[in-house]
Amino acid sequence: MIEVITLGESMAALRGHGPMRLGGELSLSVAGAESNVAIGLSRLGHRVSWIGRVGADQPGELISRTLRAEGVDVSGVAVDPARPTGLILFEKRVADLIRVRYYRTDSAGSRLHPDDLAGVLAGGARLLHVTGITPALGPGPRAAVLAAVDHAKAQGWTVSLDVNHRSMLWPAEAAAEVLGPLARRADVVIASPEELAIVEPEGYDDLARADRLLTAGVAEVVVKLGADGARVHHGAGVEQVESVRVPVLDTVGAGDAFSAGYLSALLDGEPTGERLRRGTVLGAFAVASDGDWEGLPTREELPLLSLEPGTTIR
Ligand code: KDG
Repeated sequence: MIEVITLGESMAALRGHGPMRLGGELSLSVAGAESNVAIGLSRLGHRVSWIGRVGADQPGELISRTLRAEGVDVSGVAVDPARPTGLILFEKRVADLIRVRYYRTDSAGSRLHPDDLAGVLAGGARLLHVTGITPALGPGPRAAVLAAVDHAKAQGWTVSLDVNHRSMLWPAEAAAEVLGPLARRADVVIASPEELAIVEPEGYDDLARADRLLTAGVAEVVVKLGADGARVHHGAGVEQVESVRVPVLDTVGAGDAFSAGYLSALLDGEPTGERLRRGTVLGAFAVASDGDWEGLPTREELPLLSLEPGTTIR
């Protein structure tokens, strides 16, 4: 039985080291906020389905194959023969500063439609995870997210939203119009402080903004604080944990990793403090390894970062 359903656009990801205009080698992988979360959850033993469209091309094959290899259910992946799979370039300009470029306008993923959801939604789940990226891709993906949330609410599933504002896709004002009401329908809202201000502009600080969302019916408002850890606001108060200290290699994907860890502990029935802790552990695995999801841990590997730095396991 599937526990988690998520939907969005995944892209072929090309990663280079140093200024891209100088040429050099690129590595090819897969990126996409929701598929990153799906892989993170799957590695921790959860049954996850990812819904999206890919082109009838090799990058599309790469996405389906990668997700299948990671144990993610791809029965809801549609192949769109008329559009290419989107592309994302990651240019590691200096150590931990990365420039992102999208080539995804009119991509297969941006044609996601509510009709694409029916089969997977009918199978049931416990949790629907969506992000603020998908509604920014066009009317079809936006309608698909809203339809999925309607279905999940009607079925009594938990709904989580990672605000994930991408300013290259839409300005904050346009995002606020769509994501503000969407956040109020979610049970769990995950956001950076800046993203919290997008979904809840009223309120003079995080606490006031989170309180307004809780009053509107959200159960948990989770604020990602990067190197400072993470905080959760809920009906019984506020809890905060520190981040796990690791050498930083690549920060992209850390937020998705955090979401996967938080949601995994939620699915396991762990209390909110443990959800935050598992989130920060996954975030640390993500920043300490190259790629969006490649370094994410299996369940057995979760305690690894508590070993002394420099440990060799023999
Ligand atoms: O969260 C990491 C993502 O930014 C990356 O995988 C690509 O989904 C992505 C996006 O739209 O930015």
